[in-house]
Amino acid sequence: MAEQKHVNENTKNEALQPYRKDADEKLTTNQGVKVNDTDNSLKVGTRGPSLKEDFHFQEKLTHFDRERIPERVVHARGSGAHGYFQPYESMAEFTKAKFLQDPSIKTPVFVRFSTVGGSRGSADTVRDVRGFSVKFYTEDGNYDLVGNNIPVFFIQDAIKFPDIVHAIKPEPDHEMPQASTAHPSFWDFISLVPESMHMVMWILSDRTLPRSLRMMQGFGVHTFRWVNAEGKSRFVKYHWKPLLGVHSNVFDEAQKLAGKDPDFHRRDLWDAIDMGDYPEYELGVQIIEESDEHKFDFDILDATKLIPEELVPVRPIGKMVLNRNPNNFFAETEQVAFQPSNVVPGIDFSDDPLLQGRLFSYHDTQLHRLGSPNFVHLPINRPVCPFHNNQQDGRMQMEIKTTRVNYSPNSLGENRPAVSSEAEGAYVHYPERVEGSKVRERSPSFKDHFSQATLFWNSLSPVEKDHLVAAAHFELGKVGDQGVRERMVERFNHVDHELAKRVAQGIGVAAPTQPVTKNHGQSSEALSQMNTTKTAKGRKVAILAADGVEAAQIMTIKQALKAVGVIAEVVSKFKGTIKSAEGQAIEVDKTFLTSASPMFDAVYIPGGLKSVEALKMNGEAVHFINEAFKHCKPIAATAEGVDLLQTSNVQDVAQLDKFVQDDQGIVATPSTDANEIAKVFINAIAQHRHWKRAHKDAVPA
Ligand code: HDE
Repeated sequence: MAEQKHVNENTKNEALQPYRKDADEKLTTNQGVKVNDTDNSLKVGTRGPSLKEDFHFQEKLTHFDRERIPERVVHARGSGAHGYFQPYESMAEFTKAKFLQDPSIKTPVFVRFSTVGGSRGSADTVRDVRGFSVKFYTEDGNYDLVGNNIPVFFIQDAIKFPDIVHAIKPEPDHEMPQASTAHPSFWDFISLVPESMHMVMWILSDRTLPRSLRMMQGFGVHTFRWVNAEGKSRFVKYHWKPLLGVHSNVFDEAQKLAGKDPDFHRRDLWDAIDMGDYPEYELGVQIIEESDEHKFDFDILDATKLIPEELVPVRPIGKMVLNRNPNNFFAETEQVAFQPSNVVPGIDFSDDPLLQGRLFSYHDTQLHRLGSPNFVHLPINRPVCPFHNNQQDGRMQMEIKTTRVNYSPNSLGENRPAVSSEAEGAYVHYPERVEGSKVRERSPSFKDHFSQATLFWNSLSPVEKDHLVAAAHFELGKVGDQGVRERMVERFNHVDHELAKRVAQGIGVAAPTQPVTKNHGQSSEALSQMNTTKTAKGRKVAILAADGVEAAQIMTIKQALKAVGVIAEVVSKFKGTIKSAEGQAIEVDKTFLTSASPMFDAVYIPGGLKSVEALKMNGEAVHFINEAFKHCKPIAATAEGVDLLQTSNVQDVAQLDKFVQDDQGIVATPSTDANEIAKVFINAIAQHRHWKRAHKDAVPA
C-alpha cells in the first residue's frame, strides 16, 4: 500500500487530539479559584472540628463520591485504542459509503475490545467471547461496527438476550462465579436452548483464550446490507483478520495469568502501541447478491450461522492500524458509546431479528449508562463532521445553541437546519419490500441447530479438539446437577457421536450408545487456527540469567530477535542488575516473582557456568522452564545453558547433547555462538506452539 498522502481533514474531534498541558498549570477549584493546600481540610485549630465553609474539600469529595457510572451490563471490561482505517481500493461498485471510496483517505477510528461476562475489574484472560467494536469517524457521520471475535451468536432472536445474559452472569443469590460460564445456570440454559450449540462449540474452543487482542479475529456476525449510488443492494458479512495471525493461550496459562497479571491483554495492547508496534487488522467482506439470499441451506438472517468461506470467499477491502493509546481511560474507553444503529449512507440493515433488537438496545443502554441523551456530545462520541438539529436541552447539554428557532418548519430561521435530499448525502433507508402477518414465531428456515456445530468440530485439528473436550470437562465439571450434564451430552451427541462420548467420559455421565444423526463430514479450513498466519513478530521471550551469565550470548539473541520484531526480557532472581562473566552490568527486566512463564511466548537460557549453576538451584527457574515446556512453547539454550534443560523435564524429550532442530520446539547447542541457533529459534517462535511435544502431560507444572 502506498504511503498515505491525504488524511481526512474533518478530524477536529478533541478526543482524537493529543493532550496538551497549560503552560502555567496550577491547582484550582472547578470555578478556577487557585488552591493553597489540598492536603489539609479547613479546621478550627489543628485538631478540629472541620468547617462547612471549606468549599475546596466539599467539591473534591462530592466529585469523588460521584466518580462511578453504571458499568456496561455486558462487555463491562474493555480496552481502547485510536487508529485509522484505509481502504485498499474504491468499493463504489458495492456501496456509496464515503469512507470506502478513496484509498488515499484515512478515516480515524476508535476501537474497544472487551470480555462479555465479567465486571469492569475482572481478569482479561478468562474464557469468554471478546467484543470487537469499531467507531469510524467518517465525513458522513459516525459508523459503528460492533462485532465479536466469534462469527455467530448464542440466540436467534433479541428477545432472548436478557435470558442468555442472566444465565451467563454470576448467579443472583451469591454472585458467583465472576467472569466465568463454568456454573450450573449457564449450562442449564444452554442445555434447553439448542440454537446455542454452534456458539457453544466456539466458546469451548481456543477462540475464547486469545494470546493477544492483536491476534484475534473480529466478525460483524449479522448479515448487513450495502447499497451503491444506483440504489442496488447486496448483503455483506464483515471479517477482521489480524496481520499477526489468530493465536491463543492454553487454558492453564490463561487461568494462571488471571492471577499473575489480570491486565495481561490490556497491557499487551498498550505496550505494543506505545513501542510503535502498531496492531493491524485487515477488513474483509463476504458479498452476497440479493438474488442469492435463499441459495444456502441455512438462512443468512440467522445469526447462529456463518457463511463458510468456501461458499463465499472473503474479499479484503482495507486495513485498520491502531497507532495511539487513549489519553484518559474513563473519558474515552469507558464513555465511548457504540450503537449498531449508527450507520452512514451506503450501509443498511438486514432483517436479522437479532440485529433488529440490537438497533434498539444499545441506544437505550447508553441513555441509562451515561445518564443523558447528550452523551453524543462527549468528545469520544461526537462526529467529526458538522451536526445540527433541533434537539434541545437535557441533562449536561454541552452546546450553547444560539438560535431562538428550534422547531421545523420555521420561517424565522429560514427553515434551518434544513433537510437534505439523497443526492445531497441524506441517509435514506433501503426501500426493501416487506409484507406479512404479525406473528410471534421463528422462521422454519432457522430450524437446523447442529449442522454448523458439526462443521466447526470437523474443521478443528486433533489438538484443538482435545482442548475443546478438556474445556467441556472443566465447565460441566462445575455443574452439580446430573440432569443438566446428561442433557448436554445428549446435545453434543447431535453434533458428533465421538465428541459426546469424550465429553461424557470426563463428567460422570454414561456415554451415549448411538449417534443421533450421521456426521455430514464437511469441514472448512478457515475455522481452524492451525491454518493462520505464522510469524514471530509481536512475541515476547524470557531470558533466564544470573550473575556470571555470558553477556555476548544475550546480546546476540536479543539483536536477532529485535530484527524480527520480537522483544526479549531478562528474568532473574532480584530486580536491579546482574554481573556478566565479563564483568558487565546487565539490567534485569523482571524477577521470578514479578513474572512467570505464561507471560512469555518462549524461553532462552544463555551459557555462563556460574549463572546456570545458580539457576539450577532455583526451583522457580526450573519451574519456569517446565511450565513453558508444558505449554508447548519454544525453549532455546546455548553452551552451559543446556545443562539447565537437563535439570528440567525437557531432558525427557530432547537429545540435548547435540544441536537440536526438531519439531518439538527445543533448540539447543553446546556452542557459545548464539547465532547458530537464532534462526531456528525464531522459526520455532513463529510456530507459536509445538503441539507434537511428547510427555508434556507428565510434567508437574
Ligand atoms: Fe451486544 N450489547 N447485544 N452484542 N455488544 C452491548 O451495549 C445486545 C450482540 C457487543 O465496546 C450493550 O453499550 C443485545 C451481538 C459488543 O462498548 C447492550 C443483543 C454482538 C458490545 C447490548 C446483543 C454484540 C456490546 C451493553 C442481542 C456481536 C460492547 C453495553 C440482540 C455482533 C460495546 C452497551 C462496547 C454491548 C445489547 C448481541 C457485541 C446491552 C440486546 C450479536 C462488542 O446494549
